[in-house]
Amino acid sequence: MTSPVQTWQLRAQFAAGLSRMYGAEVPAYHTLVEVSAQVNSAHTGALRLGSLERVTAERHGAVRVGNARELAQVADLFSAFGMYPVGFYDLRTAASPVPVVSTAFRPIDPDELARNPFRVFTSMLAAADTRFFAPELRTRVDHFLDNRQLFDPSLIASARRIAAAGGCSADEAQEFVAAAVAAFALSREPIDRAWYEELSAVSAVAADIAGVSTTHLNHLTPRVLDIDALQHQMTARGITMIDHIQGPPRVDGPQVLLRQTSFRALAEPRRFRSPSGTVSEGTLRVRFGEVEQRGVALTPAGRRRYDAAMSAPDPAAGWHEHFPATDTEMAEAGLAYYRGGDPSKPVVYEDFLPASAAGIFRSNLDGDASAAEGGDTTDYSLEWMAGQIGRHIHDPYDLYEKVACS
Ligand code: OOG
Ligand code: NI
Repeated sequence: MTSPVQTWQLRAQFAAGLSRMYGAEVPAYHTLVEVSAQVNSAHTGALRLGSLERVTAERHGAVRVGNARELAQVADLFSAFGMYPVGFYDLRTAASPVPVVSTAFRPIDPDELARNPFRVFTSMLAAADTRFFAPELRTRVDHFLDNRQLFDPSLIASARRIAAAGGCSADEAQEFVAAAVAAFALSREPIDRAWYEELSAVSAVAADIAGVSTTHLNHLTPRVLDIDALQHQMTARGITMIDHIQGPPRVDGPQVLLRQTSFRALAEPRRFRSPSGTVSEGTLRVRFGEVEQRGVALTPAGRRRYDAAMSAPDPAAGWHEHFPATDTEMAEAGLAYYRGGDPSKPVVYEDFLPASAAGIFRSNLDGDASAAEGGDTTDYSLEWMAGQIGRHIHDPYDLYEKVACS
């Protein structure tokens, strides 16, 4: 018997619940969603990359956790929404390194993506990396993380049960989704000011992740069909966007992969506890707004060309030395995925880009750690992460291959 509320409906409710919460907490999010909707209704010509219904409802979120135990809990929680880990991103190796390793939780079947493609980029603090954290500090970070509880154990137990059953009753759905959304709200718990400041001095990301006793959704990103138009309209509304759209340039011909832009959210009121125990009001500026434009997914051969194109000083100028100008040629050269090989049916890119992710992280921080010299002595890798969370981490290329052949 199928459950009254199925996995994809839970996922849609979760995305909608997070959107309501984020809109209430971050007012500029409403402006972003409004401008995105305007841009999309003016660009319906681009709908070969997804129905207007899908694109308008589409969001990705981002959350950050401290260690493998917490990441495993997130994996359990998201499995109830039919969101599974895809890809491994090591942001420590980016041109501007960030001390995290990440994966993206998302639906993996084409039908599920069509119903609701909600995805969450999820990062874990790389506290074992001595290029960022001295051993003594790492010990205290580990201790702090071992003693906090991000998720009520009963929420995780419900998630496992719902995931196994493929859904739940309507009453339980309401309660479960509300509890899951609440787990990512900005907390009013007082923050230990001395600890937060000590970590901030080392890394803003470390303070955001391990300086507080909770986690939070740090952005929720709508999808637009024309990101240049959006950047222009947001700027016209007086919102300061980052200087450069991240990812591939605007090109004449098939738009590939993912383009992103962002703006910093305002400082938000938070409570702080001083060493003497007094609690006072203060502010933190940790969240931001982001928007994305998605293009066609590249094959490994296409991705190699992309990396070559992006390593040039002016990727836009040299683009067509690497990529042809039509979908037909892209398909023929095996550079991008098309359903059944039909160039009128591009397979949309569902994942993220490590260089852009690091750029987005850093552009929204007041400053961050630079890695000390030396090699990586940690175990962090896709296999390590899969072992820690006890789940297979899907290879994005396998998934695109499947969609292209479906
Ligand atoms: C994640 C940043 C990466 C994206 O869209 O590339 C990201 C974060 O800030 O936690 O969301
Ligand atoms: Ni993002």
